[in-house]
Amino acid sequence: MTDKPEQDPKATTPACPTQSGVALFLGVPNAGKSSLLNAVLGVKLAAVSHKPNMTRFCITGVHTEGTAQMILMDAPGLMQSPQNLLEKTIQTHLKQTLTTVDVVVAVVDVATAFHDRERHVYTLLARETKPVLLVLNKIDTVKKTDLLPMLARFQQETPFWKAIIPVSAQKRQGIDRVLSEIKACLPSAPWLCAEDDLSTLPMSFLATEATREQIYKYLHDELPYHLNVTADSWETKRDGSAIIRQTVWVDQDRYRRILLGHKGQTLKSIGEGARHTLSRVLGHPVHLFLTVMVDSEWTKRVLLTPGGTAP
Ligand SMILES: Nc1nc2c(ncn2[C@@H]2O[C@H](COP(=O)(O)OP(=O)(O)OP(=O)(O)O)[C@@H](O)[C@H]2O)c(=O)[nH]1
Ligand SMILES: [Mg+2]
Repeated sequence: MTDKPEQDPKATTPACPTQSGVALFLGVPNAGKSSLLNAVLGVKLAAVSHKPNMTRFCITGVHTEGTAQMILMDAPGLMQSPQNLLEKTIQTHLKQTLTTVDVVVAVVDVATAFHDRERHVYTLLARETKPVLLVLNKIDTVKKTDLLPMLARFQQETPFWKAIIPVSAQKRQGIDRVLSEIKACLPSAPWLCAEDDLSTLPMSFLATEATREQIYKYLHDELPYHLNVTADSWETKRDGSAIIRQTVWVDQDRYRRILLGHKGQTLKSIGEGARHTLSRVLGHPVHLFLTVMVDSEWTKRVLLTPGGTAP
């Protein structure tokens, strides 16, 4: 005989008091996925550009609200026909990521929602078994009267959305609804991050994205796609400021000359823009030093390193 009470086989384990999960922002290049992440976080974490394919690797943001914590993944644009090895690798990685998340948030530019370039997104998501939300972004660019028939058409032609949410990431409209719909899909689970975490990625990597964003702003045509930025060092000074050193890699010497510009003026403007973004995000002064290196093989090194942060 023992004093140990017998276990009731019908007794259930107490439910986890918190919710936690991962939501993936998926859509064609330029739909506004990174803008949506920044709008949700209220901080400019992800790089944004009017040029497509700004985002190369998933950028994560952490949003904790009440008992729920969501890890929001801003994905690279989903491409139908990736052209080179870098794009092919990015797309393969993206499809693998899709299998691991709890919720998918399709981000669609309202102006191109029914264009052919969006079809492969809907075809891919029609097969999805996990909850899929539709964010109809950039509603500030269309008339309200045009929106209702669009919503009806979505419900009729692609009836697999758990919710359709009209949003303007730029004007921060519809953001609360995006959060509440994601929250409704999260499983009961312990949190994966601390309450005040902003991202699961190292700030040194996010800082290289701020520089890449400025490169997209200052350099034209195909040039930004021939460049990459890596983190070298990060030193915090006694006064709270940070000394950040990064390298910009180009695959040809003629691109190095364009990047530097006349008397180094282009690189200076890029550095000033990135420093400004980083000071605001970090809340303290930043001293940013950029070095330019030529390496025709930088793409291969990026592919070999998770997150593309090749040294
Ligand atoms: N008018 C308007 N423009 C927007 C809105 N959201 C994003 N944009 C613009 O759309 C362009 C693309 O935005 P991003 O957030 O970089 O788009 P993305 O989907 O992350 O693009 P990739 O990383 O290239 O796949 C930028 O010029 C943004 O300023 C919006 O709600 N309204
Ligand atoms: Mg992006």
